[in-house]
Amino acid sequence: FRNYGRYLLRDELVSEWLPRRFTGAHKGDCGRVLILAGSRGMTGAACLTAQAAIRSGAGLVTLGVPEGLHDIMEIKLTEVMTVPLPETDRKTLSLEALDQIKALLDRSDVLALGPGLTVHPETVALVQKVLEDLKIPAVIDADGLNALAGQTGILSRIKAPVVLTPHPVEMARLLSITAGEVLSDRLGSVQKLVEAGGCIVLLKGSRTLITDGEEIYINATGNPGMATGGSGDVLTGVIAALLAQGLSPLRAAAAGAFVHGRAGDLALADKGVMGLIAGDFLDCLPGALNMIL
Ligand code: NPW
Ligand code: AMP
Ligand code: MG
Repeated sequence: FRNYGRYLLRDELVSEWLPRRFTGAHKGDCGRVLILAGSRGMTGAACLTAQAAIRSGAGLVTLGVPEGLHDIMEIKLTEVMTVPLPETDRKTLSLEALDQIKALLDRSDVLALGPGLTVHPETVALVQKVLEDLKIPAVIDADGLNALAGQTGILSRIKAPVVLTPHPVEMARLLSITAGEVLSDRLGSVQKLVEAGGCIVLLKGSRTLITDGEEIYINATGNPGMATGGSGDVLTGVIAALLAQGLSPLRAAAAGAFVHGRAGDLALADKGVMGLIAGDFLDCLPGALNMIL
């Protein structure tokens, strides 16, 4: 990366990138996001991603979930639409969902794939099949990444633009190295993943790194209160919404990290570092966006 630009994300820069809504805008202009997330025990991950997407300006958000969990999601979510999809005996998405998912993808602008999916073998096979044929930009997180552990070749064959959002352990799984190796060379490992997968990579943590292999953005918003379950699931929804509103994948990922961290900082002022939970900074996304815009 020595020859390329390194930038610290700042309000002015992210403000320039954020979408402006024109007076006559309708919801179709603001992007349609399809989210595939959730399984038994992890409906929260699906819910947080979906709510973060709609709170970050996506015009329409549709959540595909295992059918046995669908009625629960209907109660948990109001603005988000939900679709019941075929499931395994563990209430994870099954390979039989593929045709329905393809039809949903045809009507969507962006896919968010992974939070709370599990690594059930059938769900892993489904994730791989969905990616094989992908035609719209996607953000892949959590079990979407785990489904590709040690198989970055699958990523390099995807034709659509893809943002990967691993935490250090997910990154280690993708590259078949240890988390210690990732943490001791964060820049080197994002570079390795960009080269192997041909994707935009966002490596999470305090000082999240975002790169396309040419420009590297470093994020300094956020705080240790965000080290809490569901934090990353919120980030996935923010990035998906920004992609759907027309930001380039690199800018959607970088701005997403910045906005997510700012929401965490706003929530911290109210809740303090110990009691902060993902739902708190989800609620602060509108304030963060308003402040930056
Ligand atoms: P240790 O050993 O505990 O110290 P996984 P996950 C380590 C869903 N969720 N730096 C950590 O270390 C997600 O969407 C659902 C260093 C542990 O060993 C996924 O689908 C929620 N180490 C699924 O759960 C809320 C780090 O990695 C391992 C690290 C599994 O996701 C929670 C854990 O990583 C969750 O979001 C770091 N920065 N971060 C819900 N409410 O429905 C993690 N580790 O095995 O990938 O598990 O990240 O919890
Ligand atoms: P995940 O592990 O997928 O739930 O993602 C955790 C999210 O919280 C990522 O966006 C991290 O960058 C953020 N996060 C976790 N710990 C910190 C920290 N100490 N400082 C800033 N951000 C953090
Ligand atoms: Mg996560």
